[in-house]
Amino acid sequence: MNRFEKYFLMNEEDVADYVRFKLPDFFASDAKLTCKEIGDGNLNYVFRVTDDLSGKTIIVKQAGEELRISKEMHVSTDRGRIEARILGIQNKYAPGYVPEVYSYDAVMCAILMEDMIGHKMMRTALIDHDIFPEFAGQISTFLVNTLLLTSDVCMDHKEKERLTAEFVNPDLCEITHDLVYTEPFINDKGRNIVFEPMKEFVEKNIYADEDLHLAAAALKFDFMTNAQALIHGDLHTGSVFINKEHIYVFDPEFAFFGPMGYDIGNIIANMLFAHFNGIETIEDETERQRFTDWTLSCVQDIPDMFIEKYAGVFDGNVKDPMAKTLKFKQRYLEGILKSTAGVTGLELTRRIVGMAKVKDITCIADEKKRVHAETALLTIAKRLILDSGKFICGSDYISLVNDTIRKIGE
Ligand code: SR1
Ligand code: MG
Repeated sequence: MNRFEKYFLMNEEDVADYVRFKLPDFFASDAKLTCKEIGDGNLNYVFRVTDDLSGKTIIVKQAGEELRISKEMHVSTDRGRIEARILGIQNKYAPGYVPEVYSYDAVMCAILMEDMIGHKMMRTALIDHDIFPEFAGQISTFLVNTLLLTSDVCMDHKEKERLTAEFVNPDLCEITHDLVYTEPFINDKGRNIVFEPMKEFVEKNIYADEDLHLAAAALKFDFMTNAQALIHGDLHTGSVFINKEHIYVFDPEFAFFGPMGYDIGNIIANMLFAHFNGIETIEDETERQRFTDWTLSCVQDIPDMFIEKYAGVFDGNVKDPMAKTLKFKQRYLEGILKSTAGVTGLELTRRIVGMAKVKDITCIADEKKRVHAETALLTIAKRLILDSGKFICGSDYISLVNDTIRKIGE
């Protein structure tokens, strides 16, 4: 029996041997392999194996039984299978937008995949205030293709039913139910982490607002019951690798059949985190304007470009005969946009109030500036959750951001 026939959590030395064992032809026989753990997510271990002679690389991502964010949290290692499977499907519907999977190993719960060379993790790039003018166009194409083409509008219904069964993902969905849809509002598990100077604001405006809880509850039940499309399930800027010409969307282990708005809203919210990081941390006015103009343009363009591309993908691929009914296309879109706005608000809330933070905000060193950003973002979040049906195009988001800044002061 070889040592990779029974699951264990690998270290850097193990992984180099592991690649030799799993993909004997990937590296040349005289390759000089070195391995480094490069993961910085909350859940898994990510290793890069390099042949120092040729420079060729591969990524190995292994799911551990305990989560990195908390040893007390245990989540099924089946998430590796889900991730490998959806990457294959997304590569069909949005070719070139996801890394290639070379192999998935159900024993070691490890994916061997393409290294996204020449790309940087988008959240890190945004904190460095890099600008990517093509991003809104790229991500909107990814969203409309991966979402609409896996929905009942376009996909054969039996195929979708079979796929829905493959993507039952109870442990990861439970994390989202708790961390996104429940704890930020009622702190029922006492795990929320609130920035000390924000505690009073959060008590009054989040924990004590019953109308907000009602709207969040409605969104939660939509997430749990609306098997609309095969969603990525965690599409924040830490799930994108980027350069000036190209993006890779990766890390889709939270995938399941859920509401399209969950993915669209997540990325919009994360562009708002980048936007407020820019407002609070860039001292040079010209540079600040340049960066924040661009982040705000993404907040506007992502929904607008989604709407524009949605029409073409719908018309070109609609299969369900009843979905061809006059005005159905528009009604279905309205539902997506409503859930997008609600989810944008939820993601903003949970990253400020809940246990899983984003660096864009936690790295704001000046206390007053961080309070300003968090107050603005929670104010925006509440309007998005409470009035989700009113955000029907990109400029609705921009008006809300501008009105909020006006209201709370620069
Ligand atoms: C316990 S995992 C915390 C968060 O990290 C992941 O990236 C998801 O966003 C999850 O909610
Ligand atoms: Mg992740």
